[in-house]
Amino acid sequence: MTVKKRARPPIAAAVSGLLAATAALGAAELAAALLRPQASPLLAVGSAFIDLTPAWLKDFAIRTFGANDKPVLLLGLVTAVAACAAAVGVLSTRRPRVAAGGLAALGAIATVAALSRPDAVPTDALPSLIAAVTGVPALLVLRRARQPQMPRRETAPRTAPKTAPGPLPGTVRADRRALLRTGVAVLGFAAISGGTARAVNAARDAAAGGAGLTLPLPSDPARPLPPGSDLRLPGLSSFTTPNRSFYRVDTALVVPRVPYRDWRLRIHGLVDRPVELTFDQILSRPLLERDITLTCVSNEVGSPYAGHARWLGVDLAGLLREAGVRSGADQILSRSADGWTGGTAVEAVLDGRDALLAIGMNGEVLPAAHGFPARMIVPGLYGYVSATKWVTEIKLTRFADEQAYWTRRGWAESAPIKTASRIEVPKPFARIAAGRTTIAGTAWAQHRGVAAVEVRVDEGPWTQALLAPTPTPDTWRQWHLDWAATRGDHHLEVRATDTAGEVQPSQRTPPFPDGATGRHSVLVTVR
Ligand SMILES: Nc1nc2c(c(=O)[nH]1)N[C@H]1C(S)=C(S)[C@@H](COP(=O)(O)O)O[C@H]1N2
Ligand SMILES: [Mo]
Repeated sequence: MTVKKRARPPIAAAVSGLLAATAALGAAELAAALLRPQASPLLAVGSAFIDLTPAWLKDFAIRTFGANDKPVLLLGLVTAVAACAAAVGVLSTRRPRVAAGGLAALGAIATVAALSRPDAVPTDALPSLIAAVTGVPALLVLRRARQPQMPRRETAPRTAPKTAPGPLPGTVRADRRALLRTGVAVLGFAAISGGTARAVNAARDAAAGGAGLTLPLPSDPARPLPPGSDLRLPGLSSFTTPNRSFYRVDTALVVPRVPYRDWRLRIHGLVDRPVELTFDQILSRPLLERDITLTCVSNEVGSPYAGHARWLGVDLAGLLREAGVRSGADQILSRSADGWTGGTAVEAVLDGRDALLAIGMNGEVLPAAHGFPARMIVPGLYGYVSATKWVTEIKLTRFADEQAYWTRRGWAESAPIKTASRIEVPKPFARIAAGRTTIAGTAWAQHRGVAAVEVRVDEGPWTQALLAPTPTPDTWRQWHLDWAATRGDHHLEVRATDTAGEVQPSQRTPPFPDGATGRHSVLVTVR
């Protein structure tokens, strides 16, 4: 009975657990900000989770949450940590040792996650260890503050009057005040360390970015876009995708910030002369400017994971030839600052196409989210086998000897972009007025080029759409068609043909393992 009366509602205990975890994470974030932001326990666990996630779950996340998949993952993680922390807090009232052990175990999980990252250094263990070393005492201090004071416990009546259940009002007030004081102190500690961590990270990000950097003019500029390549129709995506709306696909939970002054690109492996280049050395080389449309292999038929930009960079094939690619090397295994890898066919990069080590995008310094200081761009190949962002290492090797990030997870070694087309005007389920209207969209078959786009209405005959001009076969192509819309529901379908005469197949296949196939179609209602 006595025990029961002394026990405080578990709310206070749960909140204590949350506070202890907040303090632990605040201290850990500060340590990570000062050492290496990637070593933050939350980010390390989140990143490990991304790498361990089976393909079907990742596909589901991309399909369901799209560009929000990372915030959703972080939110889920924070919720899980909060639930554990609250449970640890409740447990701490009766079983302080077990609770402390539980908190320490969470720290241990984060430590293992941090150390198992592909780009880990031994000091990455410190933020998680600091979290445990902060969280456990905070939990115990808060527990003490929840306990009734010893002298009071002795003087307090063993049974309370029915009108005032629980300990004496005086006791309660004193305990609450102590608990409040301790809670505020712990929360203050968390806020100050967390706030400092934010400030340190913000300052570092600002210093690492390319802001203030002026890129040299290209020695080989891109030809101006042919007039009319952008049809400028309402509802149709623009020919050039602005940097801020360019799709982003990568495994990085936070955008890696690589200071360009410290950046190096190492070219090694099966080469005659390994080289290491600084950013200044890249800047002093002749720069090419090229129009290249990038596409993600995860793009479903009719989906938005494709974008077009004018890239500025050095000739990647030239760099490789200077290093001297040895016979037998068939794979360019590129690695990013955060340890991601992509495997590109040597043959593709050396066959004369405009493969770039890009440092500029649409007249701007490469944005951090798109790979600053430098990334690869190879026309005609899906991004996962060609477009490594934040690239720091290029190793010439063999497909038979080493596998890249997605290839290890079952995606194809060789992944040329498949011919695709989509209807962007009218939108699915649009209600449009009867009479003359425009059907328009985008088609792509990078490096081969789009030769024809055809549209059919309600399974009728295929009709040739009008093609907008394109600067090169490495870009997508806009198309449009006049349609005399009659009242009723209609099914519009599109298919493209590349310059080799290959017609886009009708069979619908999912993106795994080398890109989706099938025709895009929309249903519209004409009134
Ligand atoms: N370092 C790194 N580079 C990467 C990836 C990644 O996860 N990490 N994803 C690749 C994939 S799958 C695609 S489709 C393109 C997307 O480039 P974007 O985000 O600039 O559009 O980047 C590629 N480069
Ligand atoms: Mo991708």
